[in-house]
Order: sequence, then C-alpha cells, then structure tokens
Amino acid sequence: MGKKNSHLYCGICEAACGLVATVGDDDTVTLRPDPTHPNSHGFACSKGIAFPAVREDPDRILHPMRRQPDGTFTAVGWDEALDDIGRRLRAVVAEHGRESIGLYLGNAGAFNYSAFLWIFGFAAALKTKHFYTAASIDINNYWVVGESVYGHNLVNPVPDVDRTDFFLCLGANPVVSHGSMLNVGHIRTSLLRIPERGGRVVIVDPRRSETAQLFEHQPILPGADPWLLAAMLHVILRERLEDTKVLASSRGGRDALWAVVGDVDMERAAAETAIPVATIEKLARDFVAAPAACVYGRCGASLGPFSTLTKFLIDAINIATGNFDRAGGMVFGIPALDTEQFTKLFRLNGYDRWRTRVDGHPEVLGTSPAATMATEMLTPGKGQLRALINCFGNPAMSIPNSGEVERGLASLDLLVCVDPYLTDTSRLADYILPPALWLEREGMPIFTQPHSNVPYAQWVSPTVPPRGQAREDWWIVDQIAKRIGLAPSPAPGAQLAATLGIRLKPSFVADAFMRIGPHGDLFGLRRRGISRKKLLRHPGGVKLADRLPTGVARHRLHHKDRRVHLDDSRFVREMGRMAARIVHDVDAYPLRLFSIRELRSHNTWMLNVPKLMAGDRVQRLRIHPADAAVRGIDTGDHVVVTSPQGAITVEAQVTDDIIRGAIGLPHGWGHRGGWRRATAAGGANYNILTPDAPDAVDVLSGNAVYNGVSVEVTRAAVTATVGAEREL
Ligand SMILES: Nc1nc2c(c(=O)[nH]1)N[C@H]1C(S)=C(S)[C@@H](COP(=O)(O)OP(=O)(O)OC[C@H]3O[C@@H](n4cnc5c(=O)[nH]c(N)nc54)[C@H](O)[C@@H]3O)O[C@H]1N2
Ligand SMILES: Nc1nc2c(c(=O)[nH]1)N[C@H]1C(S)=C(S)[C@@H](COP(=O)(O)OP(=O)(O)OC[C@H]3O[C@@H](n4cnc5c(=O)[nH]c(N)nc54)[C@H](O)[C@@H]3O)O[C@H]1N2
Ligand code: SF4
Ligand SMILES: [Mo]
Repeated sequence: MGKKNSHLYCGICEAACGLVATVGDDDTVTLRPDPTHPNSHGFACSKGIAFPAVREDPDRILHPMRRQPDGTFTAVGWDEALDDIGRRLRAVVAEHGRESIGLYLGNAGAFNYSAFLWIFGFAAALKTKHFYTAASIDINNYWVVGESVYGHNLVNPVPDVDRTDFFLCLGANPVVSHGSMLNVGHIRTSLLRIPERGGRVVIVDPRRSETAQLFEHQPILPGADPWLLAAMLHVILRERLEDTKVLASSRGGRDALWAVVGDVDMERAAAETAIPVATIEKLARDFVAAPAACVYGRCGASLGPFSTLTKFLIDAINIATGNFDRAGGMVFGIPALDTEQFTKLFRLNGYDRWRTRVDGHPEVLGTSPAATMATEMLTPGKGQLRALINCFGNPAMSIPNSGEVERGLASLDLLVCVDPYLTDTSRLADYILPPALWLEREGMPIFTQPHSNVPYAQWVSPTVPPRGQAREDWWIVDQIAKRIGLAPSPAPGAQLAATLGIRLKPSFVADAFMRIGPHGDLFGLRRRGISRKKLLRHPGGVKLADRLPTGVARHRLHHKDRRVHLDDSRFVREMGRMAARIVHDVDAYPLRLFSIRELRSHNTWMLNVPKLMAGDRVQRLRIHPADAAVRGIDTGDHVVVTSPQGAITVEAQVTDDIIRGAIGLPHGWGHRGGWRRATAAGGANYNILTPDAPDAVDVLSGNAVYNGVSVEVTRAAVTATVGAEREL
C-alpha cells in the first residue's frame, strides 16, 4: 500500500505558497514546501504546513447543522437544509424583495476562485446592494484609487521588489503577513536582498515589527501615514525634484498634485506623525535620489483614517518620482486570468454608481462597505437587510463595532453561514453548512496573481476528498441560488439559460476566460498558450515570464485618453478635511490603538490548531514603558482599554518596541463558539472598541478604521477577567 504525492498550493493567504502533499492510506495528509514552485521556491509558513490539522479537527463541522429553538444545533441532510433555506428566502423575498437578501464574502473566499466567481455572480443576479466583502474593509481604498487614477478598480501597480533600490514600506509587516496586494514568493528573502545589493528598506511602523527589526525602522504615530506622505510629496514638489516628463504626460500633472499638498504645514505633519520635519525632508530627498524606488502601504495605512487619500498619495509619489511602469518602481501584474477584462465585460467594476441606503456611502465595485452592515441590519425601512448568507467570514468579530454587528446578525430573519467551524458568527446562524477545504477542492490562485511579481499560473486538483458531508462552497451557493430561481452569474443571458436548465460550472467559466486572456491558448490558436487542462497536467505551477514587463502603461490604463489621471478634486477635498480635523476628547482618550497580526493565526481563525497554539499563546496589549509608568501598569497586569465605542479587558505587556502614545493589540481573540481551543485561549474582541459611524470610516471608500483609534488604558480592578466586554 503506497503513499501518494501531489503538488498544490496553500489556500490560506495571498502568498499561495507551493506545497507537496503526501496522502496516507488512512486519508491523512502531510504537507511540505515545494522547492520547485515558480514563485515560492521552497518556502511555506507554519500555518500552511499545519493545515491538515484543520481538515482533521475534531471540532470541524461535517454535516449541515440546523439551529434548534434552544440554540443548539442538530445535523440534517443537504436536501432538507437547502430546501428549508430556499423556502425561508422566498418568504423574505415575498415580504421585503430580493434587495433585502445580503451576502458577506469573507477573507478566506479570496483564495477560492470558484466560490469567488459564484458569489459575485449571485450578488449580481440578486441585484442586491447588500453585498459585503472583506475587501470592503481593507482594500476598497485601492479600488477607489484604481478607478480614479487608472480607470479601473482592479489596476494596482505592484513594487518591483527584485529590482528596486529603495523600498519604503508603510504599515505592512510582510515577514509575518507574507505580503498583501503584493505577492513575492519568499518575501523576507527578497526584501533582505535589497540592502545586500546596496539598497535600502525603510519600515514605517508604530512598532518595531518583525519586519522593522530586519531593516531601518521609522516609528510613526498610528493613523498619521497620510500626513507623512503628503509632507513628502510637498517636499518633492516644493524642491522641484519631480520627474517633469512623467508628470507632463499625466492628466493634471504637477499642478493637480500641488493642489492636494501645496498647503501642507510641515510642522503640523511633524506633530501628527511624531517624525521631525528634517527627517521627513531627508526621507523625501533620499527616495528621489535612489536609482529606482517604490512606496508601498498596506493594513497599517489602509485601515487608518483617510485611507483612500493615503493610497492616492502613495501612487502619486511613485508616479511623480518617475518610479512608475519602470524596473525597480511600480509595475503592472499580468495574471493568468484577466480579472480587469472579466469585470469590465460584465460591468462589475465602477465607483459611486449608487449609495448605501442608510449612511450614503458610495458603492465600490458593486459592493457596500462591510462597516455599514450593522446599521443596514438594524435600521428599519425599505431595503433593510433581512437575510444574510455568510461565506468565508467571521463578521461578528472582524467588523468594527462588533457589539452592534452581533445584535444585527441575531435580529435577521435568516442567517446562513458556510463555515467549517461553529464560530463567533455561525453560532448565531439558522444554518451552518460545511465547506470543502482547500485540500479538498480544485484551485487556482485568482486573487493572488494580479499582484504577483513572478507571472505564473497554477491549477490543482483536489488532494483528498472532502470529509463527511462537506461540499464545495460554489456548489452550496449555486444550490441556494437555484432554490430562489436564480443562476449565480452576472452574464445577461444566464437567468434565461437557467430557466432552460443550463447551469455552467465555475471551472468552465474561469477556463474560458483564461484561454482568451493574455497567456491563453485561444482555444488552440496559440500553441504555447495555457488552458485548465494543460495546467492540471503541471500542478506544480508554470512560469509565464521571468518578470513583469515595463513600459506598458499605455496598454494597461483604462481611461479613454490612456493617461494617468491625477486631477480628481476629491483628493483635494480629503486633504482639506484632514487638515481641518480635530481629534476630540484627547484628554479622555489620549492614546492611539493599532492592530497587530500574528504569525501563527489568520485573522480570526486557525487558533484551534494545537501546533499553532504551542507555547501557551495569549493576546497581549503592547504599551510603551513611559505610558505604562504614568498609569501604574506592569507586564502581566489586567488592563481595561476604553474607546468611545466600548471597553475590553486584556493583559498588558510593557515594551519599548512601541512608540510612545500608542498601544498595539492583536485582533481575532476573545472567541466564542464550538472551536474549543480557540475559545479556551481567551482574550478579548478588539472590535468592540472600533467605530462604524459614517464619518468614522473612510469617507471615499468606506474602509474601516481600525488603526489610530483614540483610547485610554487603565489598570483593571484585581478581580477583572480578561475578555470582559462592555459597551458604553
Ligand atoms: N481590529 C481589526 N479588525 C480587523 C483587521 C485588523 O487589522 N484589525 N483586519 C481586517 C481584515 S484586513 C480582514 S481581511 C478581515 C477578515 O475578516 P473575515 O472576513 O471575517 O475573515 P476571517 O477572520 O479570516 O475568517 C475566515 C472564516 O472563514 C472560515 N473558512 C476557512 N476556510 C474556509 C473555506 O474553505 N470555506 C468557507 N466557507 N469558510 C472557510 C474560517 O473558519 C473563518 O470563520 O478582518 C478585518 N478585521
Ligand atoms: N500570519 C498572518 N498573515 C496574514 C494575516 C494574519 O492574520 N496572520 N492576515 C492576512 C490579511 S487579511 C491581510 S489584509 C494581510 C495584511 O498584511 P500587512 O498589512 O503586511 O500585515 P499587518 O500585520 O496588518 O501589518 C500592518 C503593520 O502596520 C503597523 N501599523 C498599525 N497601524 C499603523 C499605522 O497607523 N501606520 C503605520 N505606518 N503602521 C501601522 C502594524 O504594527 C503592523 O506591523 O495579511 C495577511 N496575512
Ligand atoms: S505564507 Fe500563506 S500561503 Fe504560504 S504557507 Fe503560509 S499561510 Fe500558506
Ligand atoms: Mo485583509
């Protein structure tokens, strides 16, 4: 009796590391990094390697579960569950209309191409405004800037890490996160090569993060990134250091950028960031002087105030310094499946074509900001969100103002969660449906490829069959849609075809699109082109080019004039709003809270895996010695963190890794539900503290604000328990 080896990639995060699986006769799987993978070259992290423990987790849900009147769940058959869900959805439609059905597509869905396509298709077929995604929490700012500057939401030039001389990184911790909106195989090694070849890596972060420890660290106060970037651009333009040719070829050019940053008060920028004026000026000049440079910003900068302005300033600095569409600067990805053309064909991309019902946020890519979910569930009236299908997410914990989100979820007429666990969210569901995990399904990294430095394609078969009654997410979505007479597709003829019994499969749709795409085989016309069938014969992945092309902007911009647009007056207004902003209640809430991601968990999950929890991991609030001393706080003390939104009790760790005036706390702790180890790990839910009011989130994109939140910390009473939550 032999063991079977197969190639695949990890489906947990954007890195999509290549893996080799060995399958035993007893249906167990062991994973190791794939040294031959075209992008990850033998790297994989502990989460990926440990994943079989999720598949085999005794707490995993293996049957559809229905909530009983007493709040417990019992296993039911698929037909029974789906038929009842269909019946209840039809009742909701009859009473409130289709627009009262909502979808939440959580983070794990970004790594499941088939479900990703089907959920976008289902939302389009429902014509619902209640389509929420995890991206609407942290990436909407990218998508607003993409639409404004390049003419399409999904255009996101990526740093050419292997050829840059200066990597300026704001609010990202790639050594832990392994890269986001940027996919560079083994990113730690790739970054370390920059100083090895005489270049610089500067990490701007309120904490000496795992990445900052390896490079130059520039501390900053949380929430102040747009001030730093605006001040840098101000210096570049004031000192006439810009690339005049590049700016002249853009729409708006120098004048448009000066309109945004011309009035920046450098002393104010220094006070907001806690970075001296001379340091900001030097950073700007050094950046310009580097032969090739790029600024990159992620969650630290995207989950703070004014995050769309922040992303605009990042792109503006890259463009103004000529570090755009050229080696070592920002370059364009070339994914195997061209998502830009796909979304364009079905008119999915766009911005501000409608507004959300209660708070009036602009739509982004056909989605509403997840930060508005609680309000949309709890505010009565026509179009109120009454039924939610939640796939791949744990919104009761991950969305701001969690207390309200939870109340909203509990008030729905129907909540269906597709999740392998009884989570903080699914415990409130009427039905929990068990999905096939990535080892158990066909896959191709649809979300990762547009941001990849190495163009490659990969398509893998399931390594092992699903356990128990688990079924693929796309199939579950398809079955639910079918029961309300819909096909999950944005295509014009799809609904008619469905009435004739024609239902496509996502593998067919994705294959067809890939085949007509930039690398496709054009159905046989291009001999060396790729197709699903060909890729499945090379499951270890196929390299499509050695590196990304340069000098291609004209072909990659979607504006009719094929130019970069820098003259969007919304950014001038945002800059004005930022300059006029006064932080209230500095006396009551003098500290600024920011989020920390951890190596051995993924957002709110993977805390149930024994190996990843080794060493008695606990959630710890990091605080600077000076801030701790004035509050009489020592390491190990229980402290109460209070924001205008709520209060939680956590354990403190005093450390000078943190800038003075700020506190850092890992999110995704303080669990409830049936994942026993995760629940036993304790801690408290960060998002009890975060706001979701219309003016508390980013006005242009609806991105949530998790970093830079005003808080105060006090020593807890001796009897206080960690995890205690209180809304104010
Ligand atoms: N305070 C604070 N809050 C944050 C952030 C922060 O930095 N600070 N970050 C935000 C960001 S960037 C994001 S992306 C969101 C993420 O928040 P969510 O979108 O809620 O995603 P996760 O917390 O990753 O939860 C993923 C869920 O999917 C389930 N799952 C895993 N695999 C599968 C599968 O194959 N199929 C299905 N159906 N389910 C699966 C897991 O069990 C888990 O319940 O959180 C946001 N919340
Ligand atoms: N191991 C692991 N990997 C992950 C995840 C995970 O939970 N665990 N989550 C995945 C997800 S959903 C995402 S979106 C990506 C995120 O990928 P990254 O953005 O690279 O990851 P973070 O760890 O959130 O990094 C944010 C950094 O910003 C700092 N920071 C916080 N506030 C500010 C601020 O206001 N300004 C500045 N300049 N810095 C600030 C934090 O200290 C932290 O070091 O990671 C993904 N990968
Ligand atoms: S870095 Fe991400 S993709 Fe790679 S093994 Fe770890 S979790 Fe999986
Ligand atoms: Mo994210």
